[in-house]
Amino acid sequence: MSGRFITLEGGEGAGKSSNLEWLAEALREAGVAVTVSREPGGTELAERIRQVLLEPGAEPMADATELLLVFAARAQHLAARIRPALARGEWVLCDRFIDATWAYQGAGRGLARADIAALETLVLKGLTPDRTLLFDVPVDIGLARAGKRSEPDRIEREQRDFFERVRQCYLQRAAAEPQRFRVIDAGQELPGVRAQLRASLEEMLTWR
Ligand code: Z5A
Repeated sequence: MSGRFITLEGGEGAGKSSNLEWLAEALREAGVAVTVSREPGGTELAERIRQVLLEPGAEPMADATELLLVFAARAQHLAARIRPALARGEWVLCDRFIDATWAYQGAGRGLARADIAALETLVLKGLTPDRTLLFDVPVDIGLARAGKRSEPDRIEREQRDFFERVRQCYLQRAAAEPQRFRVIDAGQELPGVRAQLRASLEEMLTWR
């Protein structure tokens, strides 16, 4: 039996973390076995790579280093956590996955599509999320929310136009793959966001 793979994506302060556990709990109440995880991270080793990626340091990180670290963490996460959970028939709910790489390293940093595609082939080996919930929020609203919450990490220190490219890339990917994506208007207050999530949840529960 094979599980289902659901990813949550979006820009800074879009509300993914705020809704991840709520979604997991709603699935559990419906009798689904759920594994909750995040990227970069999700295993002990991948979380260490996450720290290297996100901690601001004295030495500027080369863009290629960032890309390879993101995929190194993902390779570990897939091997040690995601694939085993799917093989057990669980539903994996993951805060960010491959679309984040296209958005941040592809559109944000401007890295070559061919390089990202090659690493995607190597690491994912054809695995695609069954459903991706894109939390879409205007950049200024998202940055204001994220700014209130904590000190900016290395990537959060980027300029506004970086995050605008990230947002547009996510929206383009969603438009290109309407079967996989559901776009959540995350600029609304939490009850409005939850109502949209509830509709997506009902739809996913019909998969069983
Ligand atoms: N990254 C990458 O570059 N390439 C990759 O391939 C991958 C990741 C996988 C992960 O950092 C970073 O890694 C991320 C991309 C990069 N970069 N950055 N920067 P993270 O996981 O620590 O950060 P994040 O994913 O960007 O999470 P976030 O900024 O915390 O956003 P969020 O999880 O979507 O938002 P939140 O924490 O749920 O909410 C933020 C605040 O807004 C919080 O105070 C909430 O209470 C508030 N909030 C949430 N929803 C609402 C609504 N609806 N109304 C009002 N206030 C709200």
